[in-house]
Amino acid sequence: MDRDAGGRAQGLKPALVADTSRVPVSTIAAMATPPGPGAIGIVRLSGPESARITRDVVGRVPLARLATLLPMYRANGTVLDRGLVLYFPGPASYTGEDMVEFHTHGSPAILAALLQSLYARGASPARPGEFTERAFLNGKLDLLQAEAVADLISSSTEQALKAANLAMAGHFSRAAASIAERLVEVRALLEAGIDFSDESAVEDAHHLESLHAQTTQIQTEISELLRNARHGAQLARGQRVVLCGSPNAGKSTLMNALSGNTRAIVSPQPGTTRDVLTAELDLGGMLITLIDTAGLHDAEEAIEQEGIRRAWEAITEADLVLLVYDAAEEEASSVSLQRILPEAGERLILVRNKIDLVGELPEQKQSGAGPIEIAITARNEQGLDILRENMRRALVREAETDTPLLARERHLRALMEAESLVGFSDREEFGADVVETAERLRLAHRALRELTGDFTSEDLLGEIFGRFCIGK
Ligand SMILES: Nc1nc2c(ncn2[C@@H]2O[C@H](COP(=O)(O)OP(=O)(O)OP(=O)(O)O)[C@@H](O)[C@H]2O)c(=O)[nH]1
Ligand SMILES: [Mg+2]
Repeated sequence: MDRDAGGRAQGLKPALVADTSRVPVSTIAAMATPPGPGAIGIVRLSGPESARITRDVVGRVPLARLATLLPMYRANGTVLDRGLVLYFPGPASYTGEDMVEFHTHGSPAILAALLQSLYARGASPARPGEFTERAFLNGKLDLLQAEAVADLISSSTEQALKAANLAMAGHFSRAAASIAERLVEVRALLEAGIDFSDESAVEDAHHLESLHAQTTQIQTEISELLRNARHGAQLARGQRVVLCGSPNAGKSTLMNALSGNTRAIVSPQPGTTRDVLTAELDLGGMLITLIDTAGLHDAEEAIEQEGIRRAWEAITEADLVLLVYDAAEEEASSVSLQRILPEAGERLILVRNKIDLVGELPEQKQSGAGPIEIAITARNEQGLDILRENMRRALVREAETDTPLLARERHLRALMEAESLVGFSDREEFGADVVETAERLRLAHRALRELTGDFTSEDLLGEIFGRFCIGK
């Protein structure tokens, strides 16, 4: 597949384009700015009737890409607002169709009146993500880029933004497409070998040796892509950090101190937190979900037991566990540590809290290969800097890469499938049954092409674009 420097996919998804019933012909309109009052509001229009509808609503079609101040009319001829109108003739527009943007004062009443006026002239309301879906169907974006558009809009940290930008610029698509292309080459050479197997056994062996080496190299590249995608996926969903430990250790106090609010109730009474509470935190560009849990102990009461069950669930799913204990009650710590260590393994930081009670100073220590331990006083926020820095380091170590690619579960699944399909333990396995080997390479190629949307069912498209906001 040809891709230009901007990463646009050309001649994409022949299967979809050939089916002309899929090509949308209606002209759609929607608000592109969030609901509610604002300084300005933007309505978008896209489709073959855009120019005609615009002439009906604002009197004329402005020059291409030139912001023009014009009155906008209701269907009954009265002026509803004056604002800027921008005309983007296709195919040089976001959707690839003729598009118009109307910038009005940001009153919900004006925006509603403008939309009504557009509908009265023949536009129909856009479904969520329909503008981007049209961009995909018109070959302006491939599926990875289209999904990155949604992720870009919802990215809430600097790093997630970087990952979405890389994916949208076609970084992910180009990498997947180039690996897919080389898989086809290897398969073609392998199949050629099957057809003309009158060569000598020595040549055969040599041929297989070289193809196996290429396949191994391809697997390495898929693994690298998968690593970047995993990192991106983690940035997008945020990493889960669980606060756990014995009742009264100061977990909720620490959660409040780290997140800078007073969400969690704190009290000297053990068993204060009964349920799982969360707060979001931006830790040096990383999105973190902090999870406060019920104190772990042998509870007799049903509500507490349920809270503790949920705490264990959170620990199992966590990217990092902070085990908080009271410095004045060392014993409690070793008990909970013994239970948590097998669950949390390396994803654990010990937090020795309330050191004000035992007259210690904040510090970081580690004995042997055991977990890192940070001594703090949560109540007056002493030692939190050291703790934050260690949390950041532990989370970065999980999956740090230079080029995170904003990925979703769908992408990770496809990459993992491709990675395992091209994995052969040695040349013997690779050459044992060349027909089967060729089939595995074919399936791996298919998994990679699914990423960019070359083989994609309509159900999947509906699911992907249905999750966009309306107007995008
Ligand atoms: N002296 C001192 N007291 C603290 C510190 N951190 C928390 N506390 C006190 O310890 C008590 C329990 O704190 P919480 O944050 O509610 O403890 P928890 O671990 O969430 O307790 P449960 O929800 O009951 O499991 C409260 O009275 C806090 O004010 C600290 O660093 N120093
Ligand atoms: Mg609590």
